[in-house]
Amino acid sequence: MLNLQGMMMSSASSADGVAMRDEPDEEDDEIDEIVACKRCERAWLAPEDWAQDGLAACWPALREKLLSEKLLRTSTPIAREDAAALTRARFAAEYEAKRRPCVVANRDAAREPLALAALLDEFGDLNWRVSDTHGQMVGLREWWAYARATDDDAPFGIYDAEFGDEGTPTARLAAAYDVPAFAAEDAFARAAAGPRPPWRWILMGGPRSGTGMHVDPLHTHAWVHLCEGRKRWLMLPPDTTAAALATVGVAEGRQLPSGQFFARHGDAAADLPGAVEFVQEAGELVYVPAGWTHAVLNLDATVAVTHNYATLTPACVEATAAEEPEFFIRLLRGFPPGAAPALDAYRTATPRPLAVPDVAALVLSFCDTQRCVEAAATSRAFVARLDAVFWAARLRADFGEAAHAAAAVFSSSLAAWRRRYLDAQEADAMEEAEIYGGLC
Ligand SMILES: O=C(O)CCC(=O)C(=O)O
Repeated sequence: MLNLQGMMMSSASSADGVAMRDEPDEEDDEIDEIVACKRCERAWLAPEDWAQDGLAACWPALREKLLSEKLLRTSTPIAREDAAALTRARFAAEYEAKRRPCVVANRDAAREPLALAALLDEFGDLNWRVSDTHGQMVGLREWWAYARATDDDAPFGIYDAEFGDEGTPTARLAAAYDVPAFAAEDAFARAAAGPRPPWRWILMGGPRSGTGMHVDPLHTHAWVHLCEGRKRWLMLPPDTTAAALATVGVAEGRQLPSGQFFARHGDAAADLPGAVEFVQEAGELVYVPAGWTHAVLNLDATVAVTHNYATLTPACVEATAAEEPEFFIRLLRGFPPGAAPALDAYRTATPRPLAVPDVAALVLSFCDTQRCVEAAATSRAFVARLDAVFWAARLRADFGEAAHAAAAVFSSSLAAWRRRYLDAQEADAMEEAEIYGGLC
């Protein structure tokens, strides 16, 4: 557990009047631990201001409203499926491909260990992660004592991406839930060995906790299986404009916690075109398609498991190449050279520049000559941006250490693909010469 004793000791006087330090007792430690988490979670908000909106006082009424089916104002009802009837093929065609959210009921995935009481029994003394962004940890028992009793407007929850990892005390929890067969095709899982961006989490939250409006990273899809409690959702489709989002408090920068979001903007957000709102019950799984903005509020104490997974759409390829270049390189290595998914994704993405030179080099190494020519000809803007990178990277990727020799070969007008590239680009001959000069 986090030890802040050294940083936060208070002083007092002994019987003989000599200033001495208190032995910090266990209760102080627990409070300090919660304060430390708050400081990491919302650095802009003093720990004593976490209750400034007084949401706890009006929570029973707000919760009642958010639970009431009558008051769900959705213009687009959420699709509901029974797990037994949902095949991989139908899910891919009707939901993934159409970016259509759904709730899947009657999954046999929630097992006994993922109930809060059982987790507290078994792992109460263990530290759990509060968030990936700051990595702060908290003892489960201390967190629950806080979460169940606090008056904070939007208490923090557990959001742990390391649960179930091999060699950790929670390793066995990986077997305590199922990845649904209908959503089991994950392109990111094919990446060559090495770390991948966080992709699965256990979520534990007390009432009023949750996650404010956000879009999941790298253009990934997500599913959230709820083991215990109820969650209130609001989702907006990918074509919701930034201006519309701004009217409901969603803007670049700081995220409004979901408690405040639902209290202040819930009704207005539900009136936006394509909005989907619903209550998720224990045992149900929610599918969040890539690109949807969504907020989730815990109406009760909840335990959930969530996974993010990828299909190699152009948007996903582009985002991953730009934001996670090292992982993207391993991802491409996970596909045999010439494999259709990587190539097709690359080909579709090429009209937009891939800004990271190292990634461009790797991408190009997966393309045969013809594909390179096609890609280069696809967009002059793209070609112009890659320019030097294109030539240098292609040569190095194909010939490695022999790139110097290869440069001489490719500078020959006999290289048909180069000629086509030059035709497409109408390149400045002098600039070309400089590039070759640098290589030879
Ligand atoms: O249940 C939650 O708090 C949030 C789930 C979610 O939207 C996410 O992890 O992206």
